[in-house]
Amino acid sequence: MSHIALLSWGLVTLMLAGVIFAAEPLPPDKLPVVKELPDPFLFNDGTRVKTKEDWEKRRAEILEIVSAYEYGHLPPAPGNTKVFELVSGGVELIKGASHKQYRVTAGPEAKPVSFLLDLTIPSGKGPFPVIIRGDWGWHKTAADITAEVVKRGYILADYNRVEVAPDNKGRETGIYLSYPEGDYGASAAWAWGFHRCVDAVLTLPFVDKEKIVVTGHSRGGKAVLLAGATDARIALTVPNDSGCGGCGSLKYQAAKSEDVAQITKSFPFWFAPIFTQFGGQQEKLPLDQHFVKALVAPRALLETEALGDLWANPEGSRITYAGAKEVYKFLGAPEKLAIVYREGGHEHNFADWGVLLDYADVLFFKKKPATERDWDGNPFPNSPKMFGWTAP
Ligand code: GTR
Repeated sequence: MSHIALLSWGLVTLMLAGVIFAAEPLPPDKLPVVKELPDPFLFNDGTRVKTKEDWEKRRAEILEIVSAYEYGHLPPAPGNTKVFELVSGGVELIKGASHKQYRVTAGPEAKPVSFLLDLTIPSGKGPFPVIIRGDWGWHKTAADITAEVVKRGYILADYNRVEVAPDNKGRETGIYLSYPEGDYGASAAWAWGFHRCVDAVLTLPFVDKEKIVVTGHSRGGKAVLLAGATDARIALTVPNDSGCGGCGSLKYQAAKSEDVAQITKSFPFWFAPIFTQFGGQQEKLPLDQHFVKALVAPRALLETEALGDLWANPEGSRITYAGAKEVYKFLGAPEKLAIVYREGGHEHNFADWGVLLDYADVLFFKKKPATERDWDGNPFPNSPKMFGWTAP
């Protein structure tokens, strides 16, 4: 059997009977300068995507590029997720809703990952859509937001991603004991945790299996974007103010926004080790965040952004959104990619959740929102053009 070695966009891949195997990613000094957003439709061998079948193959290449250079490779799906009920509707924390809490375990039998999943469930029989949020480690979802979620007929599922992997450089707890090998950082570990939450909610009879939503804020939003990019069971992905390593551009830095050098200085452990080498050299990266967004397509992706959150590069998020939109158009689902801006700063507030619920109502139930929304917000009409390619 012949191996065809392909060297393009800096990633060395071996094609064997059509399957792509990853080799080592290249360091910045071995890569060309790419100032613009790279063309997602261009295969590593220089040919261009023509059909939807081609896109599936190109999608696999993009996933490998993003994994190798930015987040590392997610640990495998273990296929043995277990769900133990701890609390069953005893206390009515939110009026009219029931409360259930579970312990979820998954991974190697000797050293499984273990974390809590806390559900607030609307009254009635269901099945209900579910919104999984990973930021319990900061605080439980605020009571007014939880009440609104269940009032609108959705289950709120709180999970603490920091139980899966710590938010520091230590690799001595959580998932790192279960899967000690690997180039993955905390963002990928947290995304893996979201996938185990999906495993768990899929076992619950009152959950609508076609209507699973994931959301999170800031670093939690970065993990959510990656989780949505890597799990087709997730119907709607909603990163909030996710910034650098999330929805923000890596190659276009608006004033006061966080760049690769800054983020990898403070939080190298969120990413694959090689990503740090691109600090100050982001033009050498063979990707930008439109690649990650494109992995979600044609499933729904809603970005909620704050105009005053300059550190999170709201303008750069609009640029990578425009790039990803070409992929959504190509796949015949442009309306499944949405972006909504609000005034104000870095928080995941009641208004952001209102946008999520309205979009989910449209997506799942074709309900017209009570509030008029611009799902294709563009407060930056004069942004520089960061790419010249379009959907084939
Ligand atoms: C900041 C970090 C951002 C963002 C934020 C957060 O310090 O630089 O990338 O993730 O933390 O998580 O709130």
